Amino acid sequence: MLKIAIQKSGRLSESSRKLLEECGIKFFNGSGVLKTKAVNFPVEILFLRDDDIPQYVEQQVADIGILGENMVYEKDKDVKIVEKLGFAQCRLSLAIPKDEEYPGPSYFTKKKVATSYTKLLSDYFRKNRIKAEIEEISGSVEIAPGIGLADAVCDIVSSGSTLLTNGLREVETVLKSQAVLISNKNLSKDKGEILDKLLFRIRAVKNAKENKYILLNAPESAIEKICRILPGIKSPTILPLAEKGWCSLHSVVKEDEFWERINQLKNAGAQGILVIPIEKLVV
Ligand code: PRT
Ligand code: ZN
Repeated sequence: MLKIAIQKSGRLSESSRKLLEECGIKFFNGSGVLKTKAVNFPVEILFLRDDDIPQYVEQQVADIGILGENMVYEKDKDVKIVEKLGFAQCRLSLAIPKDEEYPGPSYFTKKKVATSYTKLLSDYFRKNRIKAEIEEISGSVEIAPGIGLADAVCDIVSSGSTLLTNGLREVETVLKSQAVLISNKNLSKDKGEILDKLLFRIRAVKNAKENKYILLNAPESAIEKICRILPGIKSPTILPLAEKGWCSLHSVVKEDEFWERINQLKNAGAQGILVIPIEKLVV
């Protein structure tokens, strides 16, 4: 049985539960539940505060966990990151009052900066040889300059709208972050095998999200050119159409390359292009 810690409630909890469900793991998902065993996979799920997950994984209270990289590096526990999960993308940034001039990181010399990320921020200042004062606060960091508690802030940013509404401007990125899967460094053989099975499924789910299935019709004469635009996983599947001289071509395209490819395909003679989501993709 592998014990997996996920956030009980917060920005990561919904996506973490969804990822496990997409991996085919069924478990009781009631709101007051603190731990539950999956019914069809040898894992037990623990619902915790994200801040506590690195420590629990280090101490083997949980074997693996899902949380933001920002929290992994801030807590600095003896755990390893085994997979980036591609959700909860954000950054830890320094921000200053929007009308202030910004000459570069030297701006922060002798300034007071409010943050909940004291380790990451002091590492950043040390690396950039800046002597600044760090004011540790646990929440609502962006309000600190407005109430005279600090000159600047260092906090998590995703859309940037919280900074904007508090009259702040982002000037430096301290860390880019996304949700990751962490593991204890000394898993038993049995637990390691369960983790490998889980990772196989997670990668299939991730691949599926990053790729789309594409179907199109094209004259036979255009097929060679289209195959060069759409190499697919091995090579595209080509089937004849009822209309003589025409084929249907099936392949896989990376989601982030899709819009660029679509024009090339049309120019090459493709018609009736259909793009559909993939549920799982094992390569
Ligand atoms: O209760 P618990 O301790 O478990 O949760 P929490 O309140 O500490 O964390 P939570 O749920 O807020 O965030 C969990 C993780 O989500 C973080 O550690 C990040 O890895 C990730 N994440 C992604 C974010 C954001 N996006 C985010 N926008 N965490 C926080 N924010 C906050 C930020 O602090 C700021 O107040 O959202 C505001 C900024 O958002 P924008 O969109 O206005 O820029
Ligand atoms: Zn937290």
